[in-house]
Amino acid sequence: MTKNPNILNWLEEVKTLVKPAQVVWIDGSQEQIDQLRAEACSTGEMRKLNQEKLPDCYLHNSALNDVARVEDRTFICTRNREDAGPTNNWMDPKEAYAMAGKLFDGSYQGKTMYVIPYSMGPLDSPFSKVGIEVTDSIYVVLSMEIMTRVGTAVLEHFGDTSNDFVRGLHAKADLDAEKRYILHFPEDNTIWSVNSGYGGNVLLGKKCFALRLASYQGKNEGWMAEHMLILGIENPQGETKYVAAAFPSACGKTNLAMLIPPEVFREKGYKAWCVGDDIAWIRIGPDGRLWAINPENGFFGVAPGTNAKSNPNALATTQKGTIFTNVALNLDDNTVWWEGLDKNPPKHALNWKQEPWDGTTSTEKGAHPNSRFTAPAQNCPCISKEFQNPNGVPLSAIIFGGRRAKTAPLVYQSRDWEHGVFVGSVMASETTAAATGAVGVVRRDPMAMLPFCGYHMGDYFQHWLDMGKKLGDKAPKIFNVNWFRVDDEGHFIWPGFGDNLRVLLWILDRCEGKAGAVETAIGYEPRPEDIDLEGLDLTQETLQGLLDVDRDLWKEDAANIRAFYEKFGDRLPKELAHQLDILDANLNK
Ligand code: GTP
Ligand code: SPV
Ligand code: MN
Repeated sequence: MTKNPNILNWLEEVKTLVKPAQVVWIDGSQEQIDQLRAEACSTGEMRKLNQEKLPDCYLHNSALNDVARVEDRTFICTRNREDAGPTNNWMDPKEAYAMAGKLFDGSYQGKTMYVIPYSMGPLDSPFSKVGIEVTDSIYVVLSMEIMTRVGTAVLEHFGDTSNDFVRGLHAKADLDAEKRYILHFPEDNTIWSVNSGYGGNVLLGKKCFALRLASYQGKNEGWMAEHMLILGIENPQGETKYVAAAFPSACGKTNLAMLIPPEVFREKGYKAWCVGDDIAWIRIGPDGRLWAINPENGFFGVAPGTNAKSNPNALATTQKGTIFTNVALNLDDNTVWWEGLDKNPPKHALNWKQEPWDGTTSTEKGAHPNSRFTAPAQNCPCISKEFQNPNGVPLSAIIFGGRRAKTAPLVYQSRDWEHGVFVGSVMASETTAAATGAVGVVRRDPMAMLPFCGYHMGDYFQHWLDMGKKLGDKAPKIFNVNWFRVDDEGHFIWPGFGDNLRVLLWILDRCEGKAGAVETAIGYEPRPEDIDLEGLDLTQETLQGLLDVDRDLWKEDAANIRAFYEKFGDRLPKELAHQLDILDANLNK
């Protein structure tokens, strides 16, 4: 498929290591996809679903111990330990290659080695980058085919001489959780993933390349790889403005990216367009502004909670050509179900563990909380017409956010870029099922990149500050949101989902200097009357409550931030230490 010696020589090395029975190149053709789907169904790796109700849809169940990212087994392997920073696990590259080399050695015996050439971003985009993933899993091949642009066209475009591609090697091996490693070698453009079959660990174009390696490349090349959705808001005059938003895993990116405006806003002519739901690659354009593309070609979305009310666009997206992972199977009609889809769990089903399951009597869950759908972006009813635009879209605002039961208000605006970088760097959120480990624990997750930054996070903060200096007055405004404040009974106060548009409209108006605000200890906040509540059953008093800044909670938070910042030692930019002093001073005024 290619004459490129850099690719061919690397593949020879890989082949010598893993010792496959045969090698198959993924060309991207429909025939090959059909053949692989049939093969995966014949071995039980996938199950063909009801083709009338869910055409071209399949179900896959991963191993019971392999259902989420494994942050404690994810490593950044740089020659110098300090370059990985205090927030990453580090391993010496030589040791890592030797240790994992033993696990890969002969791991493909009797199996097929699939070679997937893929592009992150449209082939003709100056933002885009190429990767090759080698895998022993058809599930990975078929998922990569949905999530990225794969096949012969990528190799043709890449050409016969370039060496700028990410080398990704994956083996399911024996799925031993004790020998599971997700290893990144940013200095070698290489990823090794072994003993997992779960998306975030094995679809190497996604978190491993498009965030961990790309963030490192971006720092060196002057651009940014971020854990952000990209959303366009069209006003009744037909003008579309774009925002990018970073929320930690399972904190609402896919939902916000596909939001449907509340009825009163739809009637006025507002529309929302999805450019991306998880990752943004961001560059300074010829006009000096920030421009973003979504490097992915599909959505790897959380299934539970997705329904015709919360996210009808996501639900519609999953109705064809989708691979479901770890949801429940309705045996009566061969369709899928998950918690929060509707109030009618199937009576005759298999749960995600593939055990007989009766949703009406069982206390066990049908779908795993981190069960997912892998669906083509082009299925999405609100996909932006700019989705394939090689130049991306210009950003008016950057939004940070997380899951905070109390401290963070519904929305606030940073005073300037530097303060905005501070706001992003001190983000905190309650942990979710997207990664293994405890759920619901508050942890600091700077820019939602804690698990995804491929280098020293202090240097990452500096890179953000440097980008701001280059942007000057063309920099997007930076905001923070929290959809997840709860009342004393633990219920969410803000309705969220489509109604989040109300907050976005204040944000966009602020970017144009049109909306009101008051300055508080933490930044600018809307007054309750600055947010349009038309058609919503929520009083201005409740809204005021959502905007309250509780000084005691914030003082606790500031102390926690100080302790967090200490980790970075002298690699913490002094601008951020200064911003923390300002926050302290404001809180003690
Ligand atoms: P990753 O794919 O893991 O990066 O997650 P994500 O950030 O795309 O999160 P997603 O949109 O899938 O949402 C995760 C969970 O948050 C789902 O259970 C949603 O129902 C819930 N959620 C999303 N938006 C809102 C909101 O505005 N309010 C509330 N209360 N819940 C929300
Ligand atoms: C996340 O966990 O942030 C995801 C899913 O988007 S995964 O691809 O598993 O990382
Ligand atoms: Mn994500």
